[in-house]
Amino acid sequence: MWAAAALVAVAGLATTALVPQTGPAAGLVAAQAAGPGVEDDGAGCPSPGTNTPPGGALLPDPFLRTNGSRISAQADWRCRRAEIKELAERHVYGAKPGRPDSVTGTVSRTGITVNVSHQGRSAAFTAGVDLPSGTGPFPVVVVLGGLGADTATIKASGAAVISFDPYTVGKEGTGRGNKQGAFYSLYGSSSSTGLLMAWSWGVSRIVDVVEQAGGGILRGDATGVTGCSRFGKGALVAGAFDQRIGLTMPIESGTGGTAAFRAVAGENGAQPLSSAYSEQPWLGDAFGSFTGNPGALPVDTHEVVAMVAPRGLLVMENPHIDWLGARSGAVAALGGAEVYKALGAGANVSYWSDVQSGTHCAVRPEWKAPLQQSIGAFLRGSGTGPGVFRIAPAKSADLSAWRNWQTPVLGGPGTTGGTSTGTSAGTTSGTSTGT
Ligand code: MCU
Repeated sequence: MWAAAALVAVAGLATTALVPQTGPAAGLVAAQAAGPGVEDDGAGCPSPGTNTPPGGALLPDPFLRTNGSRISAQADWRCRRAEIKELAERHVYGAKPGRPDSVTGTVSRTGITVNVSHQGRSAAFTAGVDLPSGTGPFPVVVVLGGLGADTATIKASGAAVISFDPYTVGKEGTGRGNKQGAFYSLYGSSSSTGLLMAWSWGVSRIVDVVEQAGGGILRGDATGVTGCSRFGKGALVAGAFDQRIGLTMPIESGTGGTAAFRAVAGENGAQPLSSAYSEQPWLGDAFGSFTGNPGALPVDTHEVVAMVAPRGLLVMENPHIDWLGARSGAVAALGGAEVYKALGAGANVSYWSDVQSGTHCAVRPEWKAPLQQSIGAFLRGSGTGPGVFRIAPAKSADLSAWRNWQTPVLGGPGTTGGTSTGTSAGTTSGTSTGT
């Protein structure tokens, strides 16, 4: 049904450019994402507690608090984001513990060591460093897993590459009750937290060490993260759950990554939720109750995309392999982009699936310029992000078929509120009733 709805909507939506935002406003918003050194600025926000937000076949309203009121000012996003974070941890990925009691380590021109200990348990892991030419300190891009990342372009854009093997903190090939790796050495092999969140925690601990090293070689205040396929899933989670990360770049991440959970079942050939849940313990154990009914989830991945806002985000997808769920990824990116727009940061999110080669995790010529531009804007403070949605016609998406909420005009910094505009987006399309 949903596949049919989306097909009806193919015409005209192949390329949607968001209104570019230039000048100081976009940078100002980006700078407000979190203060330096703040992994999560929502500590102290009210917890959703036992409030159960409505699920349903359509994407949940990202602006609707669990108490039933909608946010009205940009400043309200901080605590709404904290609610989404808690719900996503509880139902999708598993909990991400805060910084452990002790994180120490070293940064050299070739490598990073990370030593963590918490409540009497300790673990260690390492990552590689590959510097660009020129004089540092350099911004960094953490590359998860090595696949598909255009490290030549990253370095040519002036950023160092940190090569992180996610399996050192969360191994694949184990049962859910016997998870292994540095994360599980600290938090227990039966932790219900899935591998994606464990990897994300590993990225955060690398950022801790880079920050603590004081900026001689690498900048601790300019971090990007990327990865392809399963590591693209991890890259999205890493960027969403650490507000120190200024640029998030998931590549071909599919189900468990950018793809909207509610959309994959209707996307022809996309990896089913049950498959992504059982292939590896990527998602948290709690997600097991939702593989057959994503409509019961109080969150979806458009809100994980929105957790990155207003920081830089470049979603790259492959429309040639159905399994990779590029249409569902576009649904989530378009939905999350509504939060960026409401925060006045529409130019900070981009989506690009209009690519020629069908090879999974290929280094692609089409992504070179937006990658360079994103590193410039979000890690080096020069220029603005690409601010473009280049959606392959074969995997186009119609957000209006997936929502019954409208994007509010949020009051800006220093104001107390805004007013909602227009009519419900969901009523503009005859395809939104196909439940
Ligand atoms: C897109 O990422 C995964 C996919 O979810 C898996 O089903 C498949 O086995 O592997 C992909 C991947 O990570 O490829 C490298």
